[in-house]
Order: sequence, then C-alpha cells, then structure tokens
Amino acid sequence: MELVEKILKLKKEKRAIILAHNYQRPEVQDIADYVGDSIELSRKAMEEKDAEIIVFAAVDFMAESAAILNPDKKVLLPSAGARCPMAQMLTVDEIKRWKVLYPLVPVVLYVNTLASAKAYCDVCCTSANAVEVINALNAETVLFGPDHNLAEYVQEKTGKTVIPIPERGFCPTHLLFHPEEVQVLKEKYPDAVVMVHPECNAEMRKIADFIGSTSQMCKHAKESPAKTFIVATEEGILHRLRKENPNKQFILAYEGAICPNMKLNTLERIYSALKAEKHVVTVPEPVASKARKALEKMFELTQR
Ligand code: 5XR
Ligand code: SF4
Repeated sequence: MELVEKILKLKKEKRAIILAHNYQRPEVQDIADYVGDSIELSRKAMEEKDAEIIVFAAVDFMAESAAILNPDKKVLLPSAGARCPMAQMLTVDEIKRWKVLYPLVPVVLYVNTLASAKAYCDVCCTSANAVEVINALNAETVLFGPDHNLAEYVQEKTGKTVIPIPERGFCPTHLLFHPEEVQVLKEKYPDAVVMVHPECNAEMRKIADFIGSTSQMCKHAKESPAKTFIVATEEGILHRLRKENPNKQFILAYEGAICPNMKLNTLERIYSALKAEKHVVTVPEPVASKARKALEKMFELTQR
C-alpha cells in the first residue's frame, strides 16, 4: 500500500483529522483535511466534534494552541522537533521584566508564542487580526511581542505606541526577504502585485502592494483581478496559492525563504506519529486555562 493510502486508512480507523499550516510541504497539504493559518486550523478542530485525534502539521506553538482550545482531543505534532524559533525569543521572565517597567500597560502577544508566555498576557492576536485587536483595546500604549516587525507595522496602522518585547524578536525566515530581489522581479513582471507578510522588515513593507497574513494573502490572491503575484512569505504557501488559482502566476520574492521547522513534518513522520499516537502536545493547567483566556479574549475583540 502507498504511504498516502496507509495514512488515510489509519486516519479513518482512529477518527483523526490532519490539519496543515500554509507552510507545510505540498504532499502534506494535499493529504490534509484543512490547510490554513494556526487559528483557522484550531477553529476547524473545534468544529470537528467527532474527531478524537488531531494531527497538527505545523510547529510547537500552533499545536499548543490547538490543545488549549480542544482539551478533549489528543493533539499530535508529527515531528517533535518542529519548534518556532521566534516563539522561543520571548520567555516568561522577559515578560515579567517588562511588566515591572510598564505596570499599567496591557500585554498583547502574537500567537507565535509558547503557552507559558500566553499565560502572562492580556490578549493574543494573529498577524491577520493584530491591528483589529490593538484598536479594540482601551489603551494608547501596549507591550507587544515577540515579533518587532509586526509590532512596528501595528504601530504604523493604529497610531498607538507599540513597545516590542523583546526589543528585536524576529522570524528567521521572513528576515531573508529584501527589496533588491523584488526590484529585479518587478522589472521582469511589471504588472505583478507584491504581497508581503508583516513579519518582513520595514523596507519590504514599504514596497508592498498588499500586506497581510497567510490567510489574508490567499484571500487577496483570489479576489484581486491581477494575474501575477510576487509573494514574500514562506515558500510553502505557493502550493496552496497555485492550487486555488490555477490561472494565476505566483513567484517567491526570495528563493531561499524556507522555514526548516515547518518542513520537518514529512509524510513518513505523519504516518508514524499517527500509528504510535506519539508526540502528544499537552499544556498543563493552570497555564492552559490562563492562555485560553487570552485566546478567547482575542476572539471576543475580533467578534469571530
Ligand atoms: O509565520 C507564521 O508562523 C505564519 C503566520 C501566518 O500568517 O499564518 O504568521 N501565523 C500567524 O498568523 C498565526 C496564525 O494563526
Ligand atoms: Fe516561526 Fe517564522 Fe517558521 Fe513561522 S515561519 S514558524 S514565525 S520561524
């Protein structure tokens, strides 16, 4: 039997669903029940009442959020080593240090954080709703982490004072994008729309025609009349964009933009994780309940 068939058979037997982030390998996206950003996927898991196991093909913090929001399901991370380096950049001690400096200022954390950090914030946000969340807060100054580029972007969009914690948290993959490659691509494809993820640097955001999260890019690509897009986010998204828009052309803004942690999830590892029900992601109480409150507050503020 082919590996894909084996996975699908096992999935049925175990009442499992496979969720894949937009940055997963093409073959992983193709066997998934849903492909999306982490919060979209966690919400899908909440809707799947009959599922007992969630195979979350992504990185640690995403599986943790799914476990927090789906406490009665078993959440498996196909590759135990798939960890987001940006999430590691903000520790609980660091948050506490900033809270001492700014005791009255709310702490807003990007979902790209570990559950232990989320437990120490007032509200979470994604790159899709960060502006909306901060606008909804009754505060002119916020502490925001861990991505300093997203913090800067949100400050520009909201006009509020957004203090990055730590000072220079970043995504190593989005750091790779610079305007030089985009300029050359634009000369070749003058009508192309440049889509940039807010984790990219300010120079990249300056030359963007559209700034948004992976889910927002997918939506924009569908709705825009443009035929060609230069894309500045992890290369895995191109598979989904091409699949959903077969008549449009998508070009990666920098060829090496790969998140090695996202790519750790192979079909082989999905099969073996599902078979042995291994790499179970759990978040102990009371961390889980505190982090859940911060995620629920995000849902409340964004009315979704
Ligand atoms: O950089 C990421 O890990 C991906 C992403 C996205 O746009 O999908 O930035 N994740 C955040 O938006 C959190 C998703 O829900
Ligand atoms: Fe983390 Fe960046 Fe990879 Fe997203 S793309 S999981 S932020 S390292």
